[in-house]
Amino acid sequence: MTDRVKARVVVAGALYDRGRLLAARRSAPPEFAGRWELPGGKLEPGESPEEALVRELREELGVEAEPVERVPGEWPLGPGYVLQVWTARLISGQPRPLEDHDELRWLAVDELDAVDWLPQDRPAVEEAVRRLPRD
Ligand code: 9L3
Ligand code: MG
Repeated sequence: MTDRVKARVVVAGALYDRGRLLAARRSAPPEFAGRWELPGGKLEPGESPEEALVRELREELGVEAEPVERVPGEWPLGPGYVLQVWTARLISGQPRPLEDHDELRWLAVDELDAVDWLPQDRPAVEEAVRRLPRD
């Protein structure tokens, strides 16, 4: 990535509820299927990262969520993309794997190693959980 080309942003949510973090297992594309991630996706034209995050969590999980805090850092994805993460509070709804996922798990902070995270998500999750309220 050269400085002339700005990396495009993929947003993901460290969605929490009562001290637990939501992990989502990808069902597509084939090279990521079965690996776990923080749900989210690419910005659409004209969207702010926070707007994109609210939309993605609504589309993928059927919930309303509120971005709380940007997790410091940025994790390179494939060519031309970077992952940015926000902690996000669940406002309403029970998350369901509506799009791109086939399983969801609420993980306690001592259960984070129980799932096989995508490589870029693992450091992001570590950074994010330090910022979650414990209750
Ligand atoms: N990606 C990686 N970790 C994440 C998310 C939400 C996305 N937590 C990667 C997978 C895809 C790209 O970013 O290569 C775009 O994500 P999506 O729009 O397919 O969810
Ligand atoms: Mg997605």
